[in-house]
Amino acid sequence: MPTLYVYEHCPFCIKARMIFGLKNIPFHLVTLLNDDVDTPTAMVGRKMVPIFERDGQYMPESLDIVARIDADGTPVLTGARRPEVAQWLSRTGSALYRQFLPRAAVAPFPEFATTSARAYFLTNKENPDLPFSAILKDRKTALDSLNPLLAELDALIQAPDAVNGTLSYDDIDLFAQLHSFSIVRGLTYTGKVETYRQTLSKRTGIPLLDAIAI
Ligand SMILES: N[C@@H](CCC(=O)N[C@@H](CS)C(=O)NCC(=O)O)C(=O)O
Repeated sequence: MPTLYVYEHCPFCIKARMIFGLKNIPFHLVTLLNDDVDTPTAMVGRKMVPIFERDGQYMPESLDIVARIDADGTPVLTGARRPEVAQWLSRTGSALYRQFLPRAAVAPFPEFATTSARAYFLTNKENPDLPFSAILKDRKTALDSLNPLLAELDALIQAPDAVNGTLSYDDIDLFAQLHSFSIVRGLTYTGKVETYRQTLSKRTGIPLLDAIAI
């Protein structure tokens, strides 16, 4: 069976995982420890996930993995992209990941199962000028910066199971980002956004992070 090596918090890994769920393709999901440099380096020459392995061949890069799996049999990502979706994703990214990283750093993800694995993440991702603890204390900024972006997204969603009406790479990018949003507790998801993220979670078999949201 093919294997996908991931970190559970990693949005690029969510993208790669999605295509297996959308196409009902069985695979092993292996979570690497965040400070395990040797395993990914032996596979693809650098410390980076996701990595897809089949028959002893290793492949990095989330969207290359998605394309490879979608090309097996009948493709499912047949719809066109819309620039408005890419624009929303890009406008949202910095506010989202400012809130996401401090929460991921304290969440019970298996890639942080050891003290040194969690410490590695903190060392590499925390900005000393804006400590994670300060961001976590300021829930008002989290909600005020993210809720208006979620409200805007509502108008872009054209069907409950596909942002553009037919599944496309925009759904890969959008669900991965909404998966990251779901680690922030207390956000408001308007009707179409809520239905979309729940539908995609079910279709891909990837749980949202609401249950561990911080
Ligand atoms: N372009 C790559 C980016 C993957 C990526 O940035 N992965 C992050 C985790 S979210 C990573 O492995 N970074 C190295 C690290 O965390 O040490 C892709 O799309 O797969």
